[in-house]
Amino acid sequence: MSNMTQRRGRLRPAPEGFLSPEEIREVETGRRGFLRRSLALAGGAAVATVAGKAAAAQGEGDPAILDLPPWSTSLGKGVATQPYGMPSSYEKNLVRRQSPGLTQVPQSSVAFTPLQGLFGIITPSGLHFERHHQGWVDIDPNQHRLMINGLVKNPKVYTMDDLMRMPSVSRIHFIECGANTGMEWGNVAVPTVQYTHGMLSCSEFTGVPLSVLLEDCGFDKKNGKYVLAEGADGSGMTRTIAIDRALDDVIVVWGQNGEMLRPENGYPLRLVVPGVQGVSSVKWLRRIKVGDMPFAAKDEAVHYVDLMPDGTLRQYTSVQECKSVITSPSGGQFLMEKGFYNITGLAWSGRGRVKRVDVSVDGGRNWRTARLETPVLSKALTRFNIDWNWDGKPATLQSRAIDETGFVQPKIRQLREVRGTRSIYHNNAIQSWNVAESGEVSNVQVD
Ligand SMILES: Nc1nc2c(c(=O)[nH]1)N[C@H]1C(S)=C(S)[C@@H](COP(=O)(O)O)O[C@H]1N2
Ligand SMILES: [Mo]
Repeated sequence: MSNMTQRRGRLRPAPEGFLSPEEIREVETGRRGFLRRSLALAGGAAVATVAGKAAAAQGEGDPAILDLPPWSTSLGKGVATQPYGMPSSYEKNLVRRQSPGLTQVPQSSVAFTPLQGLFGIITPSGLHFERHHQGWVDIDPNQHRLMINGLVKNPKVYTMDDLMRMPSVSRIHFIECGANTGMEWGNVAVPTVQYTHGMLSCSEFTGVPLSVLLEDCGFDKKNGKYVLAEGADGSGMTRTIAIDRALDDVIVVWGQNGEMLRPENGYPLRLVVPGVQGVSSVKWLRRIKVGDMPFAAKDEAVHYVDLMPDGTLRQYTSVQECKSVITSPSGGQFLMEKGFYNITGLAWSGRGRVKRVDVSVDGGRNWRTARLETPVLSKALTRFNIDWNWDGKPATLQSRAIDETGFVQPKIRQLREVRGTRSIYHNNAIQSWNVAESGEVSNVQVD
């Protein structure tokens, strides 16, 4: 058996994301031994085509296929040993992680989604990123209420049962925190895609359109210009949403990926405001108030504003502009061998569908158009893939998304020209990953 063959097209995954302590030590000491527990490549079929022949010949004497392992010669576990299924024990390193630098108080912090290890466009509910301003709560649905008041003919208080009897919709949307990728403004090259872009997740959400509830309460169509959404947690999270948007595609949600919301994500009720920065998707939703002007709540007048180069503050910026990132190979991973790789990543736009994604392996000089996996949905993540033969030389990987409005994802330099360097929010710049000759992938900023 040859290590060369075994290693072809294999990625050594990011230390924080996947490796056991022994493997981390291996990375640190630079030993390049055969990686027993390797990350299955998303484009496995294509790898097989390219590398398959040689691998098949080499693999004939492989004891892992010749000798029967214990699981083939013994009784397995019974049904419902785990009444609620769990990931394989071999996947225990694929978890949400918090950044030690960011977390001072765990109740007011972020846990990032491990984008480097996910496939397709749906984020498993247990890996959906978490952002709480004052901790998460597990609310008894029988005690939870939603009030709609303000400029409405009939103010109402709904129980969960009331809401779940209403006509519902299920739609796939991303939620991205406005602060996602914020560290890159200051040229802080955080090591992995989990930390650069992991305040991003995508789920199938089920609930009743907010428009249905507003109609049900007879909202004032003449003077009702804005709604305020309020959460039931201790943070007193409140956000203004313009009425046109509220009536368009905003959903009052109880379902996430086929089951009830997870408590961390707002159980039993949250707002989902598609395409808009995450903070507007108020969790543990308890009230919608209709008003005639923006409410200037703390979470929009003081927080979630961008400090511009001329010293003014940009407020009420809400849409998450077109953006993309290569999730593999990405920072912290190692290419074990030159040869074929499937470059894969995610693209999204708060303004609609992704039209095209281009990928460069030479720092933006040449671009090729990637394949988009279907479905390509509005205000949802879109998965892209492109073939790449790594020649073993240094390379700089970039992706550039274009949405259906024609918006082209900017370079970091273009963004800085307009926005300066003092922003925290809304960084949708092209991300660059450097591949060194050693195979090490790292976060770099390229003009
Ligand atoms: N009630 C309430 N809603 C909230 C928050 C919160 O702290 N309390 N955090 C907001 C922020 S800043 C974001 S980015 C999203 C994150 O949603 P998630 O935790 O489900 O990923 O929820 C938003 N809704
Ligand atoms: Mo956020």
